[in-house]
Amino acid sequence: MDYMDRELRYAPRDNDWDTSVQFLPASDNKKLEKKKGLGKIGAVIGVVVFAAVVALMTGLLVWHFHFRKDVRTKKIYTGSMRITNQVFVDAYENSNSSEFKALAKQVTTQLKAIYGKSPQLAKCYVGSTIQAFSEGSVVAYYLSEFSVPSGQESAVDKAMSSMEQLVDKEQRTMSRPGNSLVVEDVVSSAVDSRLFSSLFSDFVRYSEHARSNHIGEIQSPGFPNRPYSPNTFIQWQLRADPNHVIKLDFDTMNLEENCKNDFVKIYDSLVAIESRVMEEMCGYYSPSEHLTFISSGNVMLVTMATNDKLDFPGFRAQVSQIKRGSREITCGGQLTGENGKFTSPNYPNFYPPRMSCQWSIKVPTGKGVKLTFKKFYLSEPGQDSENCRKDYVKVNGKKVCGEQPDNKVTVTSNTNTMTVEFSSDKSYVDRGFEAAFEAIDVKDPCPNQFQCKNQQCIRKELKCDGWSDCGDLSDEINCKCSADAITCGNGLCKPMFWKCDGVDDCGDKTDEKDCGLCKPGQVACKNNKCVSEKNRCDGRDDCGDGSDELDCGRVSGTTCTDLTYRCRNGKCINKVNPECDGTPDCEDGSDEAKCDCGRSMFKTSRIVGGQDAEEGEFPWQVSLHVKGYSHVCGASIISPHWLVTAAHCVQDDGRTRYSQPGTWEAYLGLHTQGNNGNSVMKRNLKQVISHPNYNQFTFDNDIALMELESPVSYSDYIRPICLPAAQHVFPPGNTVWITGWGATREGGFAASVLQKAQVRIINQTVCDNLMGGQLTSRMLCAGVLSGGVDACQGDSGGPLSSPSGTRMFLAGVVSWGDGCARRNKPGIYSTVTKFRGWIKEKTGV
Ligand code: 4AZ
Repeated sequence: MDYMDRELRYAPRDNDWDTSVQFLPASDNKKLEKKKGLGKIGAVIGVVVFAAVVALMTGLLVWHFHFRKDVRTKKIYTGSMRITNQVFVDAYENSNSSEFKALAKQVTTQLKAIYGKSPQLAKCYVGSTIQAFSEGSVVAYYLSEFSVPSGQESAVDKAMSSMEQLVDKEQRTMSRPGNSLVVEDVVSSAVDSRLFSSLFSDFVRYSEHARSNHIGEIQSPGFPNRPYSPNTFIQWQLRADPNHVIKLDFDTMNLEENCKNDFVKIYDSLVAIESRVMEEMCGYYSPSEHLTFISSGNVMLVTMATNDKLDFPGFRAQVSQIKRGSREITCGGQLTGENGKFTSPNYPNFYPPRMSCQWSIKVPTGKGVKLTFKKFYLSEPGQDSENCRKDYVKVNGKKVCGEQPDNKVTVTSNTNTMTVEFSSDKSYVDRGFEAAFEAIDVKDPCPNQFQCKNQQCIRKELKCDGWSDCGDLSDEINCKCSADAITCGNGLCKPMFWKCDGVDDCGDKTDEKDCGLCKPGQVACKNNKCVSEKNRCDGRDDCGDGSDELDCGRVSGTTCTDLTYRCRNGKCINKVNPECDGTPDCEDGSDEAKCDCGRSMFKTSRIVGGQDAEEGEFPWQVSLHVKGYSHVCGASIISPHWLVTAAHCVQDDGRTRYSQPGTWEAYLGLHTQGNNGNSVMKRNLKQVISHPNYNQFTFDNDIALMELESPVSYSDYIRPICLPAAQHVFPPGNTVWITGWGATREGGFAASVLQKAQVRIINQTVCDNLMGGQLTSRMLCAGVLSGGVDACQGDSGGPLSSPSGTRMFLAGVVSWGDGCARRNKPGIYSTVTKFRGWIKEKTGV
């Protein structure tokens, strides 16, 4: 079997990697053929049928008891063991050397003896091959094959999971020859079933030994000139000198999106032992993403498996070795002073497996220590967040693990010292953490502030104000609600204007009860009428606006209303937001036409490093510069020729003719202001079309279109956002994104790197109350009402991007607000759905 072969490059043999499926001989159809009888008497037919059934049953029984027991599954386990009574020699790196062959023979003999200690394994064992050796004293990597009778697979798995005991038994055997190997640290696991694909037509194995002061490179075949090949399995065995570890730094990772099809897997081992997986990757990662991995020892394995053909470029990574104890991988130590910062090793890249670090923090005598995790990413499959049995951070004896929100985990100590431990186990690594400590007054850890249960300090006025400012609700419990607040059933207080707004603000729906709109047994229409529940989806428009007939499962051929989606052929469908959702709903497929929009080309990952967007994360974002000056407004790409922005950005004033195309230059694909790399396209404008009904006093109809002088080509960094249909709904409570280079706080400076933030759509009535009745139906509100997150000066004209399925839709255009990020003052956006017809008329998009 090839996977068990030792050659560096090899071709598969017939039936290679056929895991288990053995097809049974097809049943003899002739037996089942209807036989012509002597007469047409029913009784005769009955007898024939009966005989046929008996024959079939007998056949099945014979098959079951005679053949079926022979059905066997081929199971491959991979593992490693440490041989302590041998010394590593360089020749062990070469599988053709006599030294390698001699030790390999000894190891296979020993493996046979070990499996022999389990009757279950002994009877299924086929054989083992040694894949490689590495230092320490000598580590042997092997593959063992078993042929398992059907139904006994889990018994074999169980026996394999107690390898340690079998090794113990074998090592204690009296009759062992004197030159037997002394082994420990035996690990084994079943090989990832995806590596068994019988469709693999090519198996390749490469070896690379990293050297000091040298950066090697590994890459998928054909990179960067052609897409990687289908149905291929490749492994790269990476080694470093003794006392060194391997650093693997990906500069490109661009695979098919679905990990079931194509993936790259990194192991902290020389063979694919599942309990030593460091990370599995697929999809397209932004080049600005930190993707560096460090092994725990001097070996690492990278595997790549691909299935059917679909063209993707692949990956490239730099391989180097770093000395144990060098700065990148050391951690822990003494930290003193009033305040300071520290991170997990290799942050913001992936920490190595099997790390163990301890920091001892000491602040001036008489003070206490407060530790806050600014970033915290310690996730891995199978982690249990209660006991943190895998990777964890331990502060004052309490473990924290998983992924935690920024700045939300705070720990204080009553003395002037604190111990922080970090531990990573043998499998799966993550990006780690960034922590800050400061000295506090133990008696008053939150001077003039409220101390949350999670040790955070918040302003006193924020207690019992209806907002969870602590993040753990501790500022909102045990409150006596004021007269202008709702007392929720669960004891929380919420501002009165949340009552009956259609959103469950209390969390127990008490604020949405007794709203007096509709009686029990009735449903509310979009136009606020009430109709009987029985009228819902009965095929008749009982509401008068069609809302009782929306999303009823029947899709096509509905009567057209303001709320139904109109297909290109004029027919209407009653599905909410059917456009570009991946399902063709219109008979003519027009709801899925023109859907090359609203997608970032990169895998959106968690962001380390503030609210900076990742490069290419919002490829429709445009920066509008006044020529010779700098960034003034944002805009969104909707086609290669057209941008959408705010009308108030293009109104002349005494000094500048903002309404003239010649005033502007548009930067597409821009990430950092002033940094116009290859991915940035600069365009002049051909025309600027401000909405004819824009009202400069009320900001009503605050939308404008810009035509580019020459079209742009789409790239990873330049792509359009999807325009929503006029009937598209963006329900209150939905999370949407705001982006821009605007001021990072009210009256503050513009950002140089594109910023992003998440806000929620806010109910129209609630928002109108908050904004003193200044809203029109062409405005929509989004924000975080507890304050702190908002668009601001310079963000105007930019997108309010709303995720729907796998795409982003342009829900709004940044328009105005009462200051920025103030409490109860959301941002106001022009409602794009209201202008869908106008955009189509002017641009054809
Ligand atoms: C502006 O001046 C602006 N908080 C944009 C958005 C908001 C406020 C001001 C919303 O461009």
